[in-house]
Amino acid sequence: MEPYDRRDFMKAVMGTAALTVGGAQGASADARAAQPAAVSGAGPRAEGAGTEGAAASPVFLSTWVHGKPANERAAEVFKSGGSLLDAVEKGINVPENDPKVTSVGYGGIPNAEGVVELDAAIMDGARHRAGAVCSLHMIKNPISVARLVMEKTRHTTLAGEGAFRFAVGMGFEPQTLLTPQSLEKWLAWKANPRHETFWLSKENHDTIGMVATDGKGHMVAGCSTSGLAFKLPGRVGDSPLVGCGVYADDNVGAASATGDGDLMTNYCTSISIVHLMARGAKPQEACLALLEHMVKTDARNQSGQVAVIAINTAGEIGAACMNEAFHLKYALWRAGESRLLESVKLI
Ligand code: SD4
Repeated sequence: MEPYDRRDFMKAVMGTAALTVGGAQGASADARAAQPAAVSGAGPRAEGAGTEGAAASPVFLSTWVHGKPANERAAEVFKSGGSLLDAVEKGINVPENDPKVTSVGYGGIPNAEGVVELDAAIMDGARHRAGAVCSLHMIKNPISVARLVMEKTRHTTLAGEGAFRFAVGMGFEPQTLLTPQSLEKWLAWKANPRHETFWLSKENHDTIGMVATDGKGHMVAGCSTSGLAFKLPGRVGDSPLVGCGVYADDNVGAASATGDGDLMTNYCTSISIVHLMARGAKPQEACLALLEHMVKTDARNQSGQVAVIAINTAGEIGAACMNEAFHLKYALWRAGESRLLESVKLI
């Protein structure tokens, strides 16, 4: 494997950032066709990546299909006078409360012992301040608990029993998070003598990551998940780790990630993307550059389940996934329009 240092990384990125129509080095033809032109204003435009209305109006960008109703709720909260943090929190509550979304909140697939364990984080780009919870049991809205960790304590992250006790102290109602459907899935997994452990399948990638701007340069990022289906009890993924699942900085932008957290945590995906944007990369370029970096450091990452989203203070956006097998659909709310879009893929 080639040695790879920070200077190489930045060189690759700034090379990428310098490209406009050509796209990121090494990106697939699809990726090249669909990316930076849209944000640079030249060449073919990627759906949704334009900046019309960005300066004046909020933008909400979320992972997966369930990101659409989440964005819509976020926009509604913001429009009726809520803060951007309120908007992201309440938006993320939508898939958390939906039992059909099987990897977030209520109805999330449990761990190997049949217990639903939730992870979430939220970050305020104005204060460089985040709140997070990991391995939270019996509380269906971990993003709201994470917000309270940020607002009410001097801590950043609470885990397990402590997080649960904090939530109860804050008035959250404990409840079972297993639904008949998620219980049935766990029983079937358990009953299969050849069951895959720490199963990660495309169908169960429902983590919600949301990044947002108020249109005036304020940024917030949030992420909520039940993590890997049938994970080892106590396993913490990337989602609640500040810099991995979320990062937001009002000087630059915000990013979030979805996919194999055991892989992505090692690359601190969200802060890496925000740092790339700070060095001049557009959000789309930064997303692809991070994926390229992952492949350059270890070619096996080409088959990894990795997808990222990013937004900058101008409201320009990026969304990318590593490969076709783990194709990210993302949701964009901009200037009153709510859309579901296909991300660019690296390979
Ligand atoms: C995790 N990153 O716990 C989460 C899972 C995920 O789409 O995002 N799935 O590893």
